[in-house]
Amino acid sequence: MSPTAPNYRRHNDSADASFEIELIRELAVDQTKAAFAVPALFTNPPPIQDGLETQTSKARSDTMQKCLPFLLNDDTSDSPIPKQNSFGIPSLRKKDHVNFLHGNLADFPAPFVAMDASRPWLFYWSLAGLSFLGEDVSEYRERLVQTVKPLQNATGGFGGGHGQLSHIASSYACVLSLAIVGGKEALELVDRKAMWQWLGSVKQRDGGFQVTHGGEEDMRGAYCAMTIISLLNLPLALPSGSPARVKGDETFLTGLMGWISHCQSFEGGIGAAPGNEAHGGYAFCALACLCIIGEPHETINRCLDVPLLLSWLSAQQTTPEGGFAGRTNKLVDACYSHWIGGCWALLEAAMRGANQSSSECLPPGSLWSREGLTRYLLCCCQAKSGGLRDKPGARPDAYHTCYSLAGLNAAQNHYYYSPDTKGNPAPLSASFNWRVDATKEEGVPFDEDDRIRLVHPVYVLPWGTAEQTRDFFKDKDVD
Ligand code: FPP
Ligand code: K
Ligand code: ZN
Repeated sequence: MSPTAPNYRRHNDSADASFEIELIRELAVDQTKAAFAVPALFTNPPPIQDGLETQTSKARSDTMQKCLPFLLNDDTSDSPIPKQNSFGIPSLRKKDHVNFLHGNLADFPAPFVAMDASRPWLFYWSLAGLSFLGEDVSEYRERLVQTVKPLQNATGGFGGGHGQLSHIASSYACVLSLAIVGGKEALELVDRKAMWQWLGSVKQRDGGFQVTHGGEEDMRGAYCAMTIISLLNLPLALPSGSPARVKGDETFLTGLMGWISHCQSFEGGIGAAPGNEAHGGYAFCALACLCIIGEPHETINRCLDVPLLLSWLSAQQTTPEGGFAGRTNKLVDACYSHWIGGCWALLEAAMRGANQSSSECLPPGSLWSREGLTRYLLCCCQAKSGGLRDKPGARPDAYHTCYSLAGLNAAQNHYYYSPDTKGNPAPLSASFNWRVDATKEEGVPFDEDDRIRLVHPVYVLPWGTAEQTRDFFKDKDVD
């Protein structure tokens, strides 16, 4: 019998052995919990609370109550108890998430017809998520090529489905997906000249981009356009037929930084367009777009009020949950693990200034809690059946799986900007100068087994893919 629990023994009788074993097990569980005590920050209501009860405060409190059992690892609905890592929280269930994402590349039930125009998103999220989990997705190349071909319009760009108008988001998702599966056949499928002309046709005189002809002019347009232009190595000059060019503008960059600058709101965050409410989705789009336009310390500091943005971003990390909300007074949601979690590396690069030689110029962990984000994702967002979800109670989906994994990657690594040579880099080459320091920050509760593959901080592609894609188009003209 174990020397640790002699007093629990009621009789000297072997019939009670199972009782004893149960007691020892419970004791062991208690000891494990004590050894892995969760910091109070992640188990208690926020230290400062507004006394006024509103719909907002109730919704936040409900969310906290839903998350607490998971944060404390007291969720009894999960049986058998999922495998724990050495920090006493659930390990990343890679196999289940891989299966979930493969399932998302198969047939969908009828109600998904509502997602028809978002088909490129569906395959991008799944292919990106699989590759972040370390899967080789080249087996999807043939199928992807067959699926993407009919989405391309002769006048340039990709629609969401066959016969649909080109849209900048579907074009972005198609180009990224082709880059992920890689290979000549996939990359050469893009009609680069037509894409260049189509992008010219959505460039606006005030500097921004419409997402489709006559559609919204917003930050998605700016980020997706610059992503496509830089990955495909399209000319920066506007094509001659571009309405903006006709009126005297010269390049895709004309007026763009000024336009982005106008999207910073009074709160410090970034809105979809000038005057709009600040939202995390657009903060990432703006910062990543600026990191494509030029070097982060040049473009971000020139365009944005960095201290105000920093203060807004920090305010979106919620306690006790540890993840991020997308906007002021709203709820934690796993997808913002990327949309806001992905902002830090870009912002830190701006804050480091021109001296970019190492990742150590800023003290690690000073700006946001990698521990909090890791706890939220591993404890609250892994669905039993595989896939990651917005929050407990929500169904997992490919969107939240993709951006949760990207967020986990932001918590696991330090990305920093470091050009090979000092001085002005060639136009649109700055985004290919990122490096990574994968040293684990102390106290961030993940094991090596919980690591995912490195993800490019600007392109949200598996590490190396952006450079390979750009290299493929390096010497190609558009005719
Ligand atoms: C609010 O939804 C969501 C938005 C206003 C869109 C946010 C933008 C992105 C996620 C970025 C898109 C990027 C690209 C590249 C296309 P909600 O009201 O349901 O959620 P909330 O309560 O969390 O704000
Ligand atoms: K949401
Ligand atoms: Zn979400």
